[in-house]
Amino acid sequence: VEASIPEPQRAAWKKFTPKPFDTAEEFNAEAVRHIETTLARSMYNCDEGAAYAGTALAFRDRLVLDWNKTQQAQTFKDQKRVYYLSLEFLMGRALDNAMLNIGKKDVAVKGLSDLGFRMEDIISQEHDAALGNGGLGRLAACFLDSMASLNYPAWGYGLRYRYGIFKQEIIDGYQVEVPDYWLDFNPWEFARHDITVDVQFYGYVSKYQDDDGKNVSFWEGGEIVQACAYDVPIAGYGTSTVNNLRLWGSKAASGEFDFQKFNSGEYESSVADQQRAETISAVLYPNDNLERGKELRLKQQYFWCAASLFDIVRRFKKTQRPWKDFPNQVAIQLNDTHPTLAIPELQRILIDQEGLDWDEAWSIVSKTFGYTNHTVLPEALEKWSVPLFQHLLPRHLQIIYDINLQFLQYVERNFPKERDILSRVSIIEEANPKMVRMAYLAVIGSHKVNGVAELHSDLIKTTIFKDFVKIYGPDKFTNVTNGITPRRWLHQANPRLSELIASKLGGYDFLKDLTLLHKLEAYVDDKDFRKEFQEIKYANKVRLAKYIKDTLGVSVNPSALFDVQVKRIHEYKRQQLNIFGVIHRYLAIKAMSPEEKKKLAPRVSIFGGKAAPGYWMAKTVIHLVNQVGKVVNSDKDVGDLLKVIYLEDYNVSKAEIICPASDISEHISTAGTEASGTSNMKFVINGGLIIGTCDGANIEITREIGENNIFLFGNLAEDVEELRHSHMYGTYTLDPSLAAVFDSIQSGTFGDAGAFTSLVNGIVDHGDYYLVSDDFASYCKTQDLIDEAYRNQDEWLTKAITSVARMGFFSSDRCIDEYAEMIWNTEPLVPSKDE
Ligand code: BZD
Repeated sequence: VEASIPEPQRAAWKKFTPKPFDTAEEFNAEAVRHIETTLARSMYNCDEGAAYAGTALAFRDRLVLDWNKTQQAQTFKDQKRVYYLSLEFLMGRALDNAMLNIGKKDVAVKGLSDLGFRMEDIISQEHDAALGNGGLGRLAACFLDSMASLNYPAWGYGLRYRYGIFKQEIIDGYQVEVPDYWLDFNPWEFARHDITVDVQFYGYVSKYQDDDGKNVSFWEGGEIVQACAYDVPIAGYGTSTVNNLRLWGSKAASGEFDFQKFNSGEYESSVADQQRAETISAVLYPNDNLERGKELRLKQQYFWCAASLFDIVRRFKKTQRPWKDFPNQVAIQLNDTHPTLAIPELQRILIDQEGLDWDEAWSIVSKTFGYTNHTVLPEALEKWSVPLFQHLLPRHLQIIYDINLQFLQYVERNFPKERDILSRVSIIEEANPKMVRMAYLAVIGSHKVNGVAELHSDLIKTTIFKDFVKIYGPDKFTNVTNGITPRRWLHQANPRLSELIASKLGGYDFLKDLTLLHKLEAYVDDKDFRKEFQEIKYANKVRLAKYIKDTLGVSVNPSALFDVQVKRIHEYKRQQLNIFGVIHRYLAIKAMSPEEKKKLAPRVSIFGGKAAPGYWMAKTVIHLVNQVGKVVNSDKDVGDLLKVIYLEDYNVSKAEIICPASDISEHISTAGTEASGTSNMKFVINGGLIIGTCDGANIEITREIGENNIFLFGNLAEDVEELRHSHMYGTYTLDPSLAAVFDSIQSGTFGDAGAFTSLVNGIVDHGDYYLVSDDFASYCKTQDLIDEAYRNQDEWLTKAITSVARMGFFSSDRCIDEYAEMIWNTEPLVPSKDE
């Protein structure tokens, strides 16, 4: 690397490269320098915000030095790189993670305390980076952490939204959305004003013949928007690798204003153009598992794909390799169908701009991409209307038609006798208007397609992609069961538990190889270990109880069973089943004698999660939970036996407090609907048990930890279709205890009954699509089993410890190694000592 730099420069550079801090005193020198000079604030004006900034900037300096080295080494080594394209990265806070991965947190703790600050308060000054909706976005964030920790040369590409997922306020029991402007002070991003890409929209396609008489298409006219790169360093744990997350911001092309307009007095409209350009990256769409076909969303997708592909191709071209090497140098992973436009975009670059012929280009394209599917829900499968496509991306539509033609001809040759298969697998759905099926395009343009848990990966092969399995054979389809990073979700969220584990395992190696947790099983009968494990859980519950008291003013008993369901609110996730179960419990308590009450374990039912702003039914569920809480929490007959809590604005940093504090968490989706779920893993690894359906990763969690250590209930995926049918056409009778719950709602026990009519009717009259009534009895029975199990604290503890010990499989490090081996065909690039 160094040989290419002239000797005098090398010497000067080495001499002047900043020395990172090592001691508390050196840390303080750096933090104070940043507060004084970078922030221009004096000591008299140093509040927690300034102390946070000083700390972040001091660590950032260390981070950047390794970042530069890593990027340089990756460029010189020039081995295959991975590009993870995700429209969402739900990162949460960065400081604690940076301190862990870089090291030297202890030094900063001491330094800050010398300045009169507590580390915990400083960490909580940071705004969450909330550029995602839920599981899909958080998975991308865990993967970045793992790719860096395992030294894979990998970049993330995303959008730099000015507004992330909205902040949720609960006002009078209703969700209210507040914009999340998070960029006031963000020390973790570097605007690369020199790295820009012009992205074209609209216009038309011209055809002409080039000098060799070849037909060439050319996309002309329309408008140009400029993409500007913002880079975020992603540090690995226990290594000096620091990868890059590149987020694109949009602005008007060619300067701030249209000077023609400006000079001719159209000042306002020239500013309006600028604002229109900036709108593209302004806001994250707040729907999870729902696609609504809005033009701005398609614009976001193309803007981001075009900028990322341009950047990737530019980097490849610098190596001066022949095009056929492209798939050996570049692996692009599509996080769901959101980046599917990258497929026709690469084909367009290769044929329209680089002059390759179709087959040569397509062979490169289809070896480059991998596609991860995250859902089988029909309303979440992306489709774009052909007229919209034609208007916004006319050349891409042509290319998609050509891809489709080639594909259908291939299918026809191979399945000449099947009459309907062509219309079933066509990328273009023959509807009015015609629609582009993005998932089909993603399958056709990728060399591997994976689901995110075993059941889900099986289901996509038998449902939405059934025909494609027949066409391509089963090997194109594979499974990579999701995982989570143990750095954030164990060590950071639960430092005491991590420390206890380290004390038994002889160090923190388990944070790099989570399978080492299995050694904990040797301590399952160890008295001191058990006691400490239990104390840690209790302390985490006390912390959450305090948070509940501080934010909601409700006192909860930390010795009660904490029953938690936190995730996006969605009918398929069935928070309604949970709250109906709570009401059932409430009614039961009201009917109990004092003796019976004495036997019951006190419970705190904790809910949290955002509803998409336009999702009426989800908002109704939030309202019902809050109304039930209002009634139950003030009912003297109930007292401590039941409390119902709705935690406002559930996000990553709150999950870090909540996950370690649960006794039971709920993962109760209708079987076959939750692709994987990842919070289930976060709860179990923190010593909580789970109640769940046979769905998503619950099944594999059960296989790993043992079925004695999980509370499973409900119908199986294979029976769902028939049950739905029985609701529509059969003679179906409502479970009597659910009927009693509905009676109490409809008699106004929880306020205006009319507010909940649609919720109840969906089940009673409209087919109960998510099978709440079919699973209700089994759910309640299992909750009773949980009460009973919780009474035996000793056995409960054994289950919790055993489960933690058996969770090694669910590290996102394991996922990344699987992707690297099965899909990307890449190797790590381990930094050498002097690099
Ligand atoms: O992806 C989720 C699934 O629902 C989970 O089961 C799974 O564990 C995770 C990670 O694989 N999907 C999402 O979170 N999806 C979205 O957020 C989303 C966002 C926009 C449009 C469509 C879906």
